[in-house]
Amino acid sequence: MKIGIACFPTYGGSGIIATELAHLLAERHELHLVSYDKPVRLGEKEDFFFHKVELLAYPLFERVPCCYSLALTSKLSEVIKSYDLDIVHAHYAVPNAASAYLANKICHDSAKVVTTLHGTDSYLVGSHPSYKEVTQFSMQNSDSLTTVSRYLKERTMADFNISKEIRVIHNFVDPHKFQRLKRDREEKIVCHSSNFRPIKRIPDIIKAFKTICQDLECKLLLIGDGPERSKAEDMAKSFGIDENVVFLGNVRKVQEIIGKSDLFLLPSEDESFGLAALEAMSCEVPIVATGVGGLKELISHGVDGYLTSVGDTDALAQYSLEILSDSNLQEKFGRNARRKVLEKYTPEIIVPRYESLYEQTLR
Ligand code: GMT
Repeated sequence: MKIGIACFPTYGGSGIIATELAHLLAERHELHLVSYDKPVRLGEKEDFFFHKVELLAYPLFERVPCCYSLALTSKLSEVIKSYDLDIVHAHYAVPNAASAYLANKICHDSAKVVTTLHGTDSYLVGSHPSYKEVTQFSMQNSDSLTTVSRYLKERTMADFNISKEIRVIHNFVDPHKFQRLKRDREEKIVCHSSNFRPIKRIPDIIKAFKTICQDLECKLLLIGDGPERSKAEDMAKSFGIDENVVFLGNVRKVQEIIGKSDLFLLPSEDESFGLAALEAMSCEVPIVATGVGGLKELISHGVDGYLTSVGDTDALAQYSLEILSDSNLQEKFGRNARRKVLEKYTPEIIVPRYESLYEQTLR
C-alpha cells in the first residue's frame, strides 16, 4: 500500500506512535510522513519519505494561526496526487483529520482517510466549542476511525454522538528498545515523563516526592518540558528538596533514563491511554498512577503497579514507598509489567491491526 501519515512532530504520544508506526509500516509499504518538522523520535533509518509543511509568514496571519491547517491540507493533497496514495492516516484529530478530509476531497476522494484519536483531540481540544463542529465532522466522515483505548472510544461516542464504528487499536512499544538497563547508582530513582501540561498534575508528583524522600534516599528525574515546569521547580525549592529533583527537559532517548528507574509516577487528571507508562512497563518499572481513563485498562492494581484517586498525594507517596522499600515487590511488579507488554502491546501484535484496517477500508 501507499500510505501517508499526518501527525505532530513534537514530544507527545500521538507523534511518537505515528513515527514508530511509519518506520514499521515502511518495512512492507511505501510510507510518506507529512508534518511541519521532522519528528523528535525519528529513527536512524531513512525508510520513509518526509514532506515538510512550509508556512508562509504573512503579517495578516500573525494573530490568526489558520495557516497551518491550510498549508497541511495543501501539502497532503500534493502528496496524495503525486504519489497516488491509497491511505491517509491522520493522528490527532485537530487539525490533522480535517486537513486529511479536505485534501482528499481536493483529490476527488482518490484515497481513504483513517483517523486515530489519541485523547485530548477528542475530550479536551476537540470538544472545545471553537473546534467541536469541525472535529465531529472529521470523525464522522473519516473512512475509518480508531481510538487508542476502550475508554476513549466510549467517551468519544458519548461526547460526539458518533454513529460509525470506532475500532480500538491500543498503543504499542518496542520491547527491545525499552528494556531494563544496568543501574549505575545505589540510590532509588523515581521517574516521570510528559509534556508538563496541567492535566499531568506535576505538582502532585513534587508533593508526593517530598514525603517519599523523607523516608528514603532517592532522586526524582523529570523528563520533558511544558507550562507547569517552572511552577514545579519553585515547589521543589520551597520544599527544600531541589537537590533531589532533577529537571532533565526534553530527552531524545528516554529509554536510557526510564530503563534505570525503580518507579514511574503518572498522576494525571485524565489519560486516554498512557504511552509513557507503557514505555516504563516495558523497562520492568512498576507504575503508581491515577485510576483514570485508559490507565485502568493498562495497569492492574496490585499486579504491575498501584492506582490512586486523582489528587490523593498521600496515597501516591505511600504506594511509592511500599514499592521502593521492598525490592522483591518492585521486581515482581516489574516482571508482571514486562510480561503484559510482551503479551499485548508489541509492534508485532498492534501494527498488523492497522494494516488489516487499511485493507478493509480500501475494500
Ligand atoms: O496529552 C499528551 O500527553 C499528548 C497526547 C498526544 O496526542 O500527543 O497524548 C495522548 O496520546 C497518547 C498516545 O496515544 C496517549 O498515550 C496519552 O494518554 C494521551 N494523553 C492524554 O489523554 C492526556
